[in-house]
Amino acid sequence: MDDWANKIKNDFPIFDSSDLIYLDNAATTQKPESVINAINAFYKETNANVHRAIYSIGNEATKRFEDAREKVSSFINAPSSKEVIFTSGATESLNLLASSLVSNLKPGDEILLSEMEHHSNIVPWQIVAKKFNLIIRYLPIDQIGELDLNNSEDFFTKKTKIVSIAHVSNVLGTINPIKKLAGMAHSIGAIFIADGAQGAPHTKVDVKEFDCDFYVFSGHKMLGPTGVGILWGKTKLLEEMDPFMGGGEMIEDVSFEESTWNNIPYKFEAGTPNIAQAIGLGAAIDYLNTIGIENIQSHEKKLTRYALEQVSQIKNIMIHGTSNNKSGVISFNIKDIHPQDLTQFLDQDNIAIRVGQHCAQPLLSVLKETSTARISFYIYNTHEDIDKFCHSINKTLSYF
Ligand code: C6P
Repeated sequence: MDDWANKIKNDFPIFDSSDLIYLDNAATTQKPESVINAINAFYKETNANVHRAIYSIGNEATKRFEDAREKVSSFINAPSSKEVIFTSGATESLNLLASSLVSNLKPGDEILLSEMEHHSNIVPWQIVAKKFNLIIRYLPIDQIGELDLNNSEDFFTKKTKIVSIAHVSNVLGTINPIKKLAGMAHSIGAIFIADGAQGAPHTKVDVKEFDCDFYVFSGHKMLGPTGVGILWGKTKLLEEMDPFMGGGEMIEDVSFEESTWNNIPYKFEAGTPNIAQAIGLGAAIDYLNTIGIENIQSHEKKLTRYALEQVSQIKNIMIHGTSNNKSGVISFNIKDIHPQDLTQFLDQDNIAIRVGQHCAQPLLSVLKETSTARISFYIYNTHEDIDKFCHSINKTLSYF
């Protein structure tokens, strides 16, 4: 099984010249040569602005950019590529939704989030809730880090207008039942948003099957470059929404007095978009498709199971999030060792893990921790990586 991942590792230049063990994939993933080449090729061969330049390299730039949109669209099984909006990342996508969706809400209307949300799926809602006197509620989590839906009727009420939940938690690794949650939201007439930042890179996303209204994610967590993300939404809802930003290309007509909007997706893509980054994301999707999302899922499942077995043997370890439905994210604390110290020791062995609040401070307060250590996997990680990680931890423990 490690042969499979080691072969993949060869496609990633960052692993060429070092023995780096990279276990911080929930923060960002490494980039394969093909993605780096696609970005380089854009700048070297056809750098021009898109949708405006009607000379040859401009047309080619637009083609590569729009091809990337098509690739994203089929990757998530969107009914139409018009529904795929390029943003700078999941954070911008969620800010766009918060800003554009609340204009139809009344004071006292409720937005339902969960205790396991990332700040990007809390703070944008807090900003608009304050402005429009809306109420934010949080679905609780249970002991194993799953959403506690036992009293769901107390949370999904007539007042609930928007439900926005992570597909996969970046701290607990829990994979949430997106289709079920979308159904629960729709049964009370609410809009359902899935924050797929940790979902799209690791699990099969089928927005038709999920029947969510919006699905957002970031390119850099799925082998693509930073600076590009996706907002997918149902046509009808996108058409009804006001734009988030004004500027070039998002308009149909502009006079000194007023403006009218372009069609979707362009209505939401003001200014020069992240052209090279979108093309890089397209190349990342090509790469993921050649590997196959089912193979990725199965590799990560085996690796996570193995890692949990190994990590649980570490003395005085506390693992946060033990759902059976868990992706390749393991957060933990070891008694009497600050996660920060642990990370520094591991770094000496060239092992990269993340430590801190993971931009999920409210969740950490539920877990009664101020900081945790976190390892997270992707396609190039091996059993050997996990063994070396455990060895390094045990070495650190013996030091303490
Ligand atoms: N989580 C992590 O180390 P951006 O930064 O826009 O690409 O993604 C934001 C985001 C939104 N939702 C979830 C569930 C996320 O995990 C993230 C990013 C990284 O866990 C960086 S804090």
